[in-house]
Amino acid sequence: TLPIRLADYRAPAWRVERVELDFELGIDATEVAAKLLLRRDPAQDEPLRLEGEQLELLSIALDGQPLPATAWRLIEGGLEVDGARDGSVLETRVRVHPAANTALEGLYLSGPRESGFLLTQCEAQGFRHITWFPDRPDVQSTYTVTLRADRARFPVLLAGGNPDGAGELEGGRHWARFVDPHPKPSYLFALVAGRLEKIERDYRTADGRNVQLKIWAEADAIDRCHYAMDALERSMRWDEQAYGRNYDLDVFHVVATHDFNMGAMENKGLNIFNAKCLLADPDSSTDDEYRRVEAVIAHEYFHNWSGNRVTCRDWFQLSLKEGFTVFREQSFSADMNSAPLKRIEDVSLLRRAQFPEDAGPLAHPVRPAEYREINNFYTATVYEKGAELVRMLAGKLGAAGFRRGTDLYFARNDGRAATIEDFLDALGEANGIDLTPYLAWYGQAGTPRLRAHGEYDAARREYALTLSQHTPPGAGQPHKQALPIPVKLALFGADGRLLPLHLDGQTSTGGTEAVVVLDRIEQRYVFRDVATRPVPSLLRGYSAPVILECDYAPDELALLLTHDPDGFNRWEAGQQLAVRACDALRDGTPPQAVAAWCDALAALFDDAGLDADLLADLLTPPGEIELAERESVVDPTRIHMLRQQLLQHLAVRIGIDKLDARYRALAAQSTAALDAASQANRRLKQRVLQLLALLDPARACSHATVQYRHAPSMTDRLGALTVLARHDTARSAEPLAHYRAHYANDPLALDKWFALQAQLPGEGALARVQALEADPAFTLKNPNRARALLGTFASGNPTGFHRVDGAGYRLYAERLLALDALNPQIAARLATAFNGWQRLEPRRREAAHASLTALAAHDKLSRNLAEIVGNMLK
Ligand code: B3K
Ligand code: ZN
Repeated sequence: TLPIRLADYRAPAWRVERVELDFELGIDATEVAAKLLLRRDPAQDEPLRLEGEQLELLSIALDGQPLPATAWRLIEGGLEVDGARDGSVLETRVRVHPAANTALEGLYLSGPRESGFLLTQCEAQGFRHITWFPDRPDVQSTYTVTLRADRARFPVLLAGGNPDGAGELEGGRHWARFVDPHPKPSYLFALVAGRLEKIERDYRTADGRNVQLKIWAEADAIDRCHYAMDALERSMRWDEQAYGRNYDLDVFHVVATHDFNMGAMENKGLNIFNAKCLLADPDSSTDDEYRRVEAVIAHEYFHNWSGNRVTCRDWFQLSLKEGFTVFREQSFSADMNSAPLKRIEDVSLLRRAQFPEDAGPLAHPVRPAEYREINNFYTATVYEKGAELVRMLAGKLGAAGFRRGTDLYFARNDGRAATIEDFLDALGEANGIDLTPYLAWYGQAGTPRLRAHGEYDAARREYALTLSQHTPPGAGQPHKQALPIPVKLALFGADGRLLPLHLDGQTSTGGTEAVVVLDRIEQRYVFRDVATRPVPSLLRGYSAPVILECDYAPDELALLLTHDPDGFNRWEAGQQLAVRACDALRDGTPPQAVAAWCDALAALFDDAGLDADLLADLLTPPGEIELAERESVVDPTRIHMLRQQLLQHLAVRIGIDKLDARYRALAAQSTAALDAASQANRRLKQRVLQLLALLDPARACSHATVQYRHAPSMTDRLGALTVLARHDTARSAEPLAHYRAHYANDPLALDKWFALQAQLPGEGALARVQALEADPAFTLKNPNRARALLGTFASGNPTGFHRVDGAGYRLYAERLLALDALNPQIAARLATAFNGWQRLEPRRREAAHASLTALAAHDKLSRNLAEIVGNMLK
C-alpha cells in the first residue's frame, strides 16, 4: 500500500449532514441499515465514494429507488455510486459478523458468546467496518441511532447522544433510539448492547444542565465502579473551573469491557473503557492503578471538548486532540495529587517510551508527514511529546494567557475539524503573540540536545551561561532546524541557597527564577552581581522536552539533590547523578559520583521533613531502558548488572539496620486507606524492602512472606510477591500458587500475576514465559492478557528478552505472527518492542535482525504489522 501524505490533504467532495442508523443486533450476524443525507461540494467534481470493509452488501438505494448494478461498483476499500446530487439520500443495508471479529475494531463481541455483550470501537477507521460511509474526521454529521434486539439476550441497549424513545417489539424483541444533536465525525460513533449493570449519579453542570452519569459493567464488576464515578465527577468540576468547559448532553455513559485494544475511547456521550482503566477496589487494584483510573476517566471526559466539540481535520492532526488532552489530564492529576510527583511520573514515561521512539527507526514528528496505517501512530510521540509541546506553550503564555487562548480556541473552532495551526493561531492571537515558531516542534522528529556551559568571573562577579542546541539527523530529516527552547532556571550558591538573578537585557530582575528562550543554535546569557560561583538549576520542572548535557561536577549535582526546593529538579539532579555513578562503575573511573549519590540519599533517608513518596522516587535510579538510551552499543545484561551494583552501594551506604527499622516502622502503619499519606507510605515501604533484599535477602523475604499473608491492599500483596519471586524462587512458589487460585476469576488480578513473572530478570525468563503460556488462563485473543505476558516480557524485561542466543526474539516473533492473524493492532503495537535493535551489541543485533527479517518475509502480514516491521528494517 502507498503511504497517505499530509501534503495531499483535500477537503471532502461529499459530506453527510444527517445519518440514520438502524441495527438488527445479533451475535453472529447484525444487519445495519444506513440512511445518509448527502451534501456535495460544488467546487469539486468527484464521484461519490464511501469507505467500507468486510461488509456484506444487502441492498442499496438512492433517493428512494433501488440502484441497478450498473450504477454502483466496489472499489479498493470502498464503494462508488453514480447519480448522487447535493441533497440526495443514500440508503444501504449490510450484514456484519460481530462474533467473528477478533480484531476488536468495528462491531464485536466482548466475552463468551452465551453471556458476552456487543460493542463498537471506531477510532480511527472502525466505522467503515459497520457501514458504508465517508469515514474521515472532517465529515461531521448528526446521528439518529435505533437499536433492535432480543430483550432477554440484550436487555441494555446504548448509543451515543440523548435517549429518544424505547419500546417493545414482537417475539420478545425491543428497541431503543438515541439522537445526538452535536454533529460528530464517524470515529466517535458507539453502541453497546447486552447484559450490563449500572451505577448512576445526578450531576448539575456549572451552566445549569442536569446530567445523568451512568457507569455500566458486567454484574461481577459493577461494585468496582464507584471510584471511577467519583473521579468522573471530579473531572467534570475541574474542567468547568480550569477551562470553563461544561458537559453538553443529558446523559453520560461509561462502559467497562475486558476486551479492548487500548485504554479507553471517548465516543460522544458513551465512553468505552478497558476494564483495567475503570475498575478499582482495594483488594484487587494497586495505588498506581487507582491513579491511572482517575487519569483515564479525566482524559476521556476532557476529550468531550478537546477532540469531540473541536475535532481533528485529518489524522495527521491527531496530537491536536491527544497532546492537548494528555496535557489537560496531567494538569488535573497534578491538582488532585502531588504536582512534583506527577511531573516525575510524566517525565519518566517520556524518557522510557518517547525518547527511544524518537531516537530509533520508528521516529516521526508529533505531526507526522505520512503513514500507511494510522493506528500505528497512536504513539508516545503524538501523545506524550505532544503534551510537552502544549506545556511549553502554556508556560510561555502563563496561566491567565493560556486560558484566554484556549477560550478563543474552543469558541472559534467549536463544531469544526481543526488543525494544529488553528490551535497556535488562537493561543497566539488571544495574547498578541506570534506562536508560529513553535510549529517547527510539530514537524521535526528527534529529541534536541541542549548543551549548557557556565563560566564564572569572580573579579567581575559575573556568571555567563552558554546554551546551545543540536538535534541529530533522522526520520528522513538530515538537517534539523533550531527550535525555541524555554529554559527555566535558577542559580544556587555554594551554601545551597537560591541567588537573586540579574540577567542582562531582562527587565524583571532580582527574582530567583527566570525563563530564557533559546531560539537559535547558540546563545550566551550573562548574570550580574553573582556573589559566588553558582550551581545552575536548569530546565526546572522540565521546561522543554530535550536532553540536557551539562558538565556538572558530582558535588554540584549532590548540592541540587539536597537543596533544590523544586521537587522535580531535586529528583532530576539525583537521576543525573545516578547516571554519572553508573558511568563510573562501568568505566572503572574513580567513583566520586557513586559516593556523592549514596551520601546525599543516605542523608535524605534520615530527613524527617521529606515526603515519603518523594523519598521513594529519589531512591530509584533511572531504569534499564533509560540507561540503555545513553549507550551507543547496548548490552542489556551489563546495564542490568551496573544498575544492581549501584543499588547495592546505596543499600550498603544506608545500612541494613536503618533499612530494616524503616521497613518495620512503615509496615506497622499499614492500612488499606487510599489517602495520599497511606499511598506514600506503601510506596516507600516497597523501595525500602527492595533495598533490604539486596543486603539480606533472607530477612527481606521473611518480611515479604508476612506482608503477603496480611496485606490489607493489592499494593502490599503484589509488592511482597515481587520481592519473594525475585529473591527466593522456592519460597515464592506457595504464595504465587495461592494468588493464582485466589484470583482465578478476576482477569485483571490474573494479568498482574502473569506480568509479575514475565518481568523476573535473567535467562530463565523465556522458559517461564513458555510455561505460563500453557496456563489455561492464557490466551492471545485477549489484548490485556497478551500484553501482560508477552508485552511485559519483551518491553519490561531487558535481560529476559534480549538473550544472547536470540531465543527470546524467535519466540516473540512467532507469537507476533499468530497475533497478527487475530488482531493486527495489538501485533503491531507489541512489535515495537524490537525498537532499538540496531544499537544492540553485535550478537544480539544479528539475532534480532534475523527474527525481524523472517517476520518481514511473511506474505500475509497485516498492513499494521508490515509497516512497523518494514520501518524497523529501513
Ligand atoms: N482516542 C482513543 C485512542 C484510539 C486508538 C485507536 N487505535 C483513546 C484516547 O486517546 O483517549
Ligand atoms: Zn486521548
